[in-house]
Amino acid sequence: MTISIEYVILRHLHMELKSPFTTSFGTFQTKEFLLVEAVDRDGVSGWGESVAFAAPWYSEETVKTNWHMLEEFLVPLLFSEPLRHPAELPERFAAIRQNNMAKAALEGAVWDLYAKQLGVPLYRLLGGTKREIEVGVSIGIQPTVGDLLRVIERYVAQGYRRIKVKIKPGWDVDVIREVRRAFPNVPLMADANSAYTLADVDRLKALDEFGLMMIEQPLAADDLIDHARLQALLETPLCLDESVRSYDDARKALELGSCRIINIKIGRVGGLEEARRIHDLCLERGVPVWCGGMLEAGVGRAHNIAITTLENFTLPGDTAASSHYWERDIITPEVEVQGGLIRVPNAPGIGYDVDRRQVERYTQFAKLFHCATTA
Ligand code: OSB
Ligand code: MG
Repeated sequence: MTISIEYVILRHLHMELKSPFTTSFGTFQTKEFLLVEAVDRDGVSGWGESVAFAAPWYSEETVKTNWHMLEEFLVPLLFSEPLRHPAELPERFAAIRQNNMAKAALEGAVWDLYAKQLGVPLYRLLGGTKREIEVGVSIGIQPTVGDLLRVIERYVAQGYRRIKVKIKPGWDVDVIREVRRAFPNVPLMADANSAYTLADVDRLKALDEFGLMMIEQPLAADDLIDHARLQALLETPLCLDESVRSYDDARKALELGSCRIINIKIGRVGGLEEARRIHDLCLERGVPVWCGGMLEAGVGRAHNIAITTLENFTLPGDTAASSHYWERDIITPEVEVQGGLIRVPNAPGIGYDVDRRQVERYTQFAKLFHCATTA
């Protein structure tokens, strides 16, 4: 049996965030992203979302480089020969170097379509078992510490299972001290998005006294060696985000001792299959993982929920409620968080309906690609 795919539609969307999100590398206000829709001969649609941003801050990929890779290389490869299972796609895409977010978006659409064709929820197809997942929230850098404390207060009251704050040099030790004073028991972590170097070891070491669950990605994305040196000097576990783009990166990080926790983002590692392999490796090594976020709209959020049902996602992730980001998301129902938990939907595929009216509203342009061999 091969998977029927008649055509693929790429759409470029703009959605306004409810409030700006600031990291050590920049501020997001409008979210630009690509949606991938793969349609079969019965008119069933599978959906994927690229997590690449408009600017190459988080990684070198952008919305436009993703469009280019999808249009010129990845969609043609998908259509180049029959596909039996979505897990074959990483090998088929391996001829194209990197561009993981573009690959993941297309692979995600095919996974969703395949699960719908089988009539099973995507999370089950991936081997997930959880019926509800625990989530935290990631809070951007705020104008003042007072603002940050008020924002944290709100999310703690909503029941989020852990609070992540963004840090950078000058917005770190004093800020975390204030947060700890105000919230002595809240599960707390800090994400630096590579804002430090080993020269900042004293500043990072000063964070040890606050009992953080972890410090995420303090050093450069390509530096497993310095992360290993830093981890040896800190009590607080390090968690890698930007540094882990593949199973092999994860294996090397664990062998070097560069971290004790891994943040898995489906887009960053090139798709659900690679995400699952990293999950399995970490499970085998006794290393907990959690699902990171990229300010996704509903489709990406639904994929994150599905992967988080795998057993070794034991730490709360960044998959907050749709309403945390958007006035109106592109799925129905929207993702809801109650008491820090998301109920995993049981409908086939990603388990949420894509709201085509909202998609239309946010779409700037779109293009349809036919599969030549089935036309
Ligand atoms: O490093 O995890 C990150 C947002 C944009 C780019 C990188 C990151 C983030 C977040 C937000 O932390 C997570 C979310 O709420 O989606
Ligand atoms: Mg991060």
